[in-house]
Amino acid sequence: MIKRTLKVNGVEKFILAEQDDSLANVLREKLGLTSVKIGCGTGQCGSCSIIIDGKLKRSCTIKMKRVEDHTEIITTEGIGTPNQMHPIQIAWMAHGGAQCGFCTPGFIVSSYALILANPKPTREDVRDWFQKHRNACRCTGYKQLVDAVQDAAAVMRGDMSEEELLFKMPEDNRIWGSKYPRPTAAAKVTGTLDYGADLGLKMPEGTLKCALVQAEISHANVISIDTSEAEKMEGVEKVVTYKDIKGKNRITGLITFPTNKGDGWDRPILADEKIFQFGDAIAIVCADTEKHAKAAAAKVKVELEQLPEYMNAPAAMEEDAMEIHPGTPNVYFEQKIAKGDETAPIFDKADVVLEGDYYVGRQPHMPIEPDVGFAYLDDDGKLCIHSKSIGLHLHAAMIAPGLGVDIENLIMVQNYAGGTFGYKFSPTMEALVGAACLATGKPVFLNYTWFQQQTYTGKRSPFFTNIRVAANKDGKLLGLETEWICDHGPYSEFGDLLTLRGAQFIGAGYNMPAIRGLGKTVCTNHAWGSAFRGYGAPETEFGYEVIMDELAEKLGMDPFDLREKNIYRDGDTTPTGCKPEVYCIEDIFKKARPKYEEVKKWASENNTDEVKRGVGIALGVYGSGLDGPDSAESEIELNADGSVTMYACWHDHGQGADMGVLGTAHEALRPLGLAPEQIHLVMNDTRTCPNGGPAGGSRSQVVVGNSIIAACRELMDSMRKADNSFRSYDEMIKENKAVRYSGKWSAPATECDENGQGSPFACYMYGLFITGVSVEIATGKTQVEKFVLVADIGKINNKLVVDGQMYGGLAQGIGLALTEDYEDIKKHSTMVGAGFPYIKQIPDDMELIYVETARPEGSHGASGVGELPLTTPHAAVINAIYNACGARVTHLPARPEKVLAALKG
Ligand code: MCN
Ligand code: FES
Ligand code: FES
Repeated sequence: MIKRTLKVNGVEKFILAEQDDSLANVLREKLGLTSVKIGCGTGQCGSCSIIIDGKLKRSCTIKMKRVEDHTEIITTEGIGTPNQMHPIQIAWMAHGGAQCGFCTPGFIVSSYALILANPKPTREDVRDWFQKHRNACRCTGYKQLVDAVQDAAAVMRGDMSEEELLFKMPEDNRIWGSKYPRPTAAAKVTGTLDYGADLGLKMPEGTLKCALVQAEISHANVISIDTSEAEKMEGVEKVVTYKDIKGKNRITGLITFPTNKGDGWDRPILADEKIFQFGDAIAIVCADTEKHAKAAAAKVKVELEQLPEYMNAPAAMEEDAMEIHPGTPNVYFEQKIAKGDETAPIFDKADVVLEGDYYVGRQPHMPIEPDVGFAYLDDDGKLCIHSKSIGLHLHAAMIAPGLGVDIENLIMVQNYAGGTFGYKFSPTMEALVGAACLATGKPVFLNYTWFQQQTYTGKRSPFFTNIRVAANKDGKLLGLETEWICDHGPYSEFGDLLTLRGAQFIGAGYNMPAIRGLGKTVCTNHAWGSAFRGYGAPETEFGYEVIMDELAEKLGMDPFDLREKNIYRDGDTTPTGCKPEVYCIEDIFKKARPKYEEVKKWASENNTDEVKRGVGIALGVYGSGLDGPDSAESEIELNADGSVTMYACWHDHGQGADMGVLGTAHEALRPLGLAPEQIHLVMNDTRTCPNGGPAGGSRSQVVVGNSIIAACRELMDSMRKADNSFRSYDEMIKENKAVRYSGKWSAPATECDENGQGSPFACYMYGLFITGVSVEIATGKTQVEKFVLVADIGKINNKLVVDGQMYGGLAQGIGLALTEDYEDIKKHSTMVGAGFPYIKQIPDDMELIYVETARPEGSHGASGVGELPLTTPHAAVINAIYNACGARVTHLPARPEKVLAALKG
C-alpha cells in the first residue's frame, strides 16, 4: 500500500492504493472520476487520457508507484461540467464529435492540453497531436473532431464567440433536418454519461465480480473440468460450469431458413462437450474482487483433447475434414440466385467476358469500449441483464431456453454503449452473467479486457467470391454468374441470412437482366461470424465493384462512364427481380461527375516517380430493414404538464438512437408545437418499452421511425377536437380518454424465395464513393488522401448524426481496405496489431454530398444511413490503387507487401 496526496481538478485528495494499481483505476474507483474511460488498457486508445503536471498522459499505463506526492491531475470533470461547459465541449457538441462518446473525454482532455500548448493549431497540428497521443475514435472518422478543436481554439483566443457554436432553435420550431445536438451529447462531452463499466462501480455491496476461464485452442473435445482448487481461492464464491446451468446450455440462432442443415442450437453458453473456437468460455469464477476472480480462474484445470482446427472455409470444406458440429455438415446452408434467362447462352454470345476471385476478410469491429454487463434478480425474482445488446427482445429469446428461464421472467436493458458496429447483434456475455447470477443468486458483473473483446466476440465473416460478368462491346451488361462462400465460424446464428445477401447485392445498383449463382455458408473454427456494419454488403459488393473497373479497362471505357451506362433507370430491377423504391442513382452520378473529374485531375497533376496518385470509384447499395415485413412498435404517453414521453426500443450503438427518436417524434408532433425538451425519452428496456426490433440492417430510422410516427398520430387523433385544436391532459382525463398510445408499423416487403427473388426491403440507401490515393512505389504503402461520398438516404432527420455516420463509415472502409484484420489470433489481438485506423490514416479532405429523394415508405421520407458508408468504400480504394500504379489487389487488406507483390506481379 502507498499513500499519496494528489491535487485532482484543483482539489487535494488523499489516496491509499496498491503499488501496482493503475492510476486510471484509482481515479475511477477511488475518486469516482469515471470520465477516465478504460478502453484498450494498454496505452493504445487514449480513452484514459488525463493531464499530469501539465503533460498529457494515458493513465492506464501509469502504476501508482510512479505517481509522486502532490502530482496535479486534470480530468474532463475538471475542464467543464454540464452546467458550465468549456468551449471545447461546446464545440464538440456543435460538430457532432461524440457519437458513442466513449472516446470523447479522452479527446477533450487531449484537445485541452493541445490548445494550452499551441493556442492556434493548424488542422495538421491537431492531427499530428491526436496521432502522437494515440487518441483513437472508431465512430467519427475524425474530421469533425479537428473542426471542433479549430473552433474551440478560436473561441479561447477570442476570435469567435461561443454563441456561434450554440444551436439556435429555428422560428418554425422544426429540428428535423437540422444540426440539433443529440440529447446525450452534453453528458458525453462532460464525461458524465455512465457506460457499463461505470455502472459496475455503482452496483450494490456484495456484487460478485466475474472472470472467465477460456479456451486457448480452437477445436477440442472437453475431457474434464476441475474447479476444486479454484473454489478454495481467496474471495471465491463459486466457480460456475455447464453443470450449474438449468436450461439447454445453448444459445439459439433462431434459425431463419428451413433449408439450413443445422438446428441453430449450436453455441454453448459454457463449454460442455467441445471447444469450437479460441476463447470459448469454459467456466465463470465469481468472487469478491476482480483480482481474486482472475487469480482463481487461472487455477481451474481443464483437460482437452485437441482436434484438427479448420481455420478457414476451404480447410473446413476439404473432403476429409471432420464435422465441427457432429451430425451437421460443415457446409450447412446454400442460397441460389436465378434471375431472368439462363446465363450460359448469354455468356457464349457476349463480346466480353471477365472472371475474378475476390476476398474480403475477418474485419474486427474494434469498439473502444470492451464488452461489459451485469445481472441481478429483482424483487419479483426476475432475472435482469444489462449489457450492450442492440437487440434486447431478440436476445431474450435467444438466451432464455439455454439459461432455463421463462422469457416472461427475463428483463433485458441496454446500457449506453461505447460502439458495437454490429457485434452486439449477437448476444456475447448476456448468457454468461445470467448463468452466474442464477447459480449464485447474487448480482454479478463482468467486464471484458480489450483482448477478450477482440478474441471472444464475433467478427465479420470472410467471403470468398467468384464473379463472371458478360457485356457487349458498348459496355452494356448482359449477365452475371457468381459463387460465394461465407466462412461463418463455428456458430450458425444469422449465417444463412448473411449468405442470402450475396443473392441480393452482388451486382446491385446496375440493371443486370440475367443472373445465376450459388452461395454457401461454412462452419469453421475461427471467430464466430457476427453482424458487422454493412452485413454482407462490403463482402458481396466488393468483387463486383472491382470487376466493373476491370471490365472498363478491357472495353477501353472510363469506369465512371461504364457504371453510369448501366445503373438502374426507370423500370429496371434489382438482383432480386423487384423495382427499387426510387430511381435516384442517375442523380447521384450527375452530382458526382464534377467531383470525379476534380479528383482525376488532382491525381494526374500530382504524380511523381516515387509516389503515384490515382482515383477510384465504387457504387454502394444496401437495404434498410430486415428481410420481408420487418416491424416495430413504439408507445407515447401524454404527461400532466403537457409534455410527452416516448417509449421505444431503438437501440443505441452510439449512432444516435436518442436523436433518432427525438427528431422523428418532434417532427410528427409538430401540430402540438412542443419544444424538443418536452419530449422525454424512455428507451431500451424490455420492462418499459415495446419491441422495436434490433438496431441492425440500418432499419431503425425507417422501421422504428414509422412506428413512432404511428404512435404520435394515435395520440394526436385522440387529442384532436372538432375545431382541430388539441385537448389538454386535463381534458383528456376528464373525457376518459387514454393518454398512452401504441404505434405499430410493418414494412410492405416480401422475403426472397429459393431463387433469391422477392422484394425484401421497403427502402434502400445508395451512394457513389470517389477516392484519391497515393501509393509509395518503393514500399507499397497506400495513403487515402481524399474521399467524396455522394449519397441518397432519403430525407435527413439529423444532419450532425448523418454526417457522422458517413465519415465514420468511410474511415472503417479505409481500414477494411488497407489494414484491418483478425486472421492471426495472436498478432491481431491488439488495436495496433489489428490495424486500427488512427487519425493519420484517415484523410481530412472528405466531402459529403446528399441527394435527398423522399422515400415513399420512409419515416417522413427518410431511409436508413448507418451501413451505406461501409458498403463499397474499400472497393473505391482498391480501384484507386490500381489507377495509381497498376497494382490490382483482390484479397483484402491491401497491406503494403500485397501492393508491392501486385506491382511486381
Ligand atoms: N438518420 C437520419 N436520417 C436518415 C437516416 C438515419 O438522421 N435519413 C439517423 C438516425 O436517426 C440514427 C442514425 O442516423 O440516429 C442511424 O440510423 P439507421 O441507419 O436507421 O440505423 P440504426 O439506428 O438502426 O443504427 C444501426 C446502424 C448499424 S446496423 C450499425 S452496425 C452501426 C450504425 O448504425 N453501428 C454503429 N452506426 C454506428 N455508429 C456508431 N457510432 N457506432 C456504431 O456501433
Ligand atoms: Fe488507456 Fe486505452 S490508452 S485505456
Ligand atoms: Fe469515438 Fe465512439 S465517438 S469511439
